[in-house]
Amino acid sequence: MKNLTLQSWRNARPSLGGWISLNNVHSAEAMANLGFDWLCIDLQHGLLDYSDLTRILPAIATTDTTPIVRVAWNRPEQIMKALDAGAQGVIVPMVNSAEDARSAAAACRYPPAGERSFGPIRAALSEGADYLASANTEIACIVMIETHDALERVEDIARVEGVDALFVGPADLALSLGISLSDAPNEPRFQAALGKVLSAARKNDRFAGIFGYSLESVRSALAAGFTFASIGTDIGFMTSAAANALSELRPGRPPESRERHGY
Ligand code: 3PY
Ligand code: MG
Repeated sequence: MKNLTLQSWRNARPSLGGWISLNNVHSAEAMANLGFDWLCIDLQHGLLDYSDLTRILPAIATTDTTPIVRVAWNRPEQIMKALDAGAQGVIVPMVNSAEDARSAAAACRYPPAGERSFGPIRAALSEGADYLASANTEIACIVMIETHDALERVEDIARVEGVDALFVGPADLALSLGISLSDAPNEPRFQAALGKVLSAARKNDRFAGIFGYSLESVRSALAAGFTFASIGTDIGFMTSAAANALSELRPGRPPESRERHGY
């Protein structure tokens, strides 16, 4: 197998991703056909379950977009099942210590590098005959830094063998630091936290990414040196386009809108 997104990171080419929150094969396939470098199928907060995942992964496989799964929690059985279904990487939420990171990395790697159990039911088909030989280097293990504790220990987390990338969850990170979501972009403590994650990643030869909560946040993260960022979610793109169309045609009557903080 070849993970085009990992390959581009390794060649110092930043990449843009999208977020799949809807349990709909057609919208996921449509997103993939837009040419995102990678798409994250979100089993943590998205409306999807494992059986949705097994239908969405083949739909994304009709394109060159790299399929990544955010598992619901840092559980080896969830990570292994996502990979067996053909995910080329996992995003693991709430990784708060080196021990958490070791557990996530071990679930991504076959022995002797890790503890992944063998049974790539769909992956052996979708990822090619060399799956066993290539999976350990081609599967991206991406751990989320999104709490005060994770930030304190980010150097230890970044040092863990088998971790490819650190990924900032800005909403949880802000909440955990006692910063409101709307203040975060202009709050120096929040910006310093992003800088700390970036420098821990760089120091340990890991890639740094972030869940973009606005196009501006994506631009500034990439300019600061982050390698990858998500630029929006399926539901967010749908609702903002619909809201814009409504306000164009109904001037003076703004559509109902809620603060989505990137979702
Ligand atoms: C966060 O912002 O906390 C996230 O996990 C983004 O999905
Ligand atoms: Mg989060």
